[in-house]
Amino acid sequence: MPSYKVVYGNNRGLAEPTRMLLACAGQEFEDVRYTSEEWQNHKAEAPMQQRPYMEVDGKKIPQSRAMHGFVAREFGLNGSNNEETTKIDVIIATLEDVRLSVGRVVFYEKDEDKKKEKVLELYAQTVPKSFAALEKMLVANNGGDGFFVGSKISRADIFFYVSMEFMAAVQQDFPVQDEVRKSPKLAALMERVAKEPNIAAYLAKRPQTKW
Ligand SMILES: N[C@@H](CCC(=O)N[C@@H](CS)C(=O)NCC(=O)O)C(=O)O
Repeated sequence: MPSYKVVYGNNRGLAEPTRMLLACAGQEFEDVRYTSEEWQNHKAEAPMQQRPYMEVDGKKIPQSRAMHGFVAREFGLNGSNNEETTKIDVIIATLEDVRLSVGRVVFYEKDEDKKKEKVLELYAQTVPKSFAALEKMLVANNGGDGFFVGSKISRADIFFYVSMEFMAAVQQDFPVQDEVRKSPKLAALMERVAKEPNIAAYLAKRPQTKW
């Protein structure tokens, strides 16, 4: 059984889909969370001088998307045929678009008034369109009462869960509506993911952080 290590900071951030997929698969891993200071001393060890990166039996893999892709393929969580895998890619790309557009404003806009204005605009226009599309994709699979693809949890559901946690953190700081709560099917999916036994155990023990 290979040994796994995930290296990042003390945040969910870009490392969380990989951590959650490993947890979901029941695979133990070393969860390395460097402080900013420690990271400066270890940065040269990272393949691209960026975090997150992971190690599988000492072999290093950078780039968060490649990391959760590797884990999902390794543990049969990436769809069972080309159609399912492609749908998973579409869902992840849709969520990445949302997360990037919101994150760019939340983390990089320095002017607080402009930041609020831009976040409200995104939540009024771009975000609802993406969530409507996600709900449609969920409902297209068995009426939306299971998971995004096939009959079991996959990388898409886990990436969705992590992305919704990011959105929830944003919602703490801005007067915006919770998009997931507007869709009972998406809200129920969140609960289904959280209740998967291995994921529930991981969620109960992971460090609690805002991002
Ligand atoms: N595309 C990369 C982006 C990784 C990235 O930008 N990481 C940032 C932190 S979130 C980083 O390591 N920056 C350099 C540093 O912190 O020294 C991924 O998805 O893994």
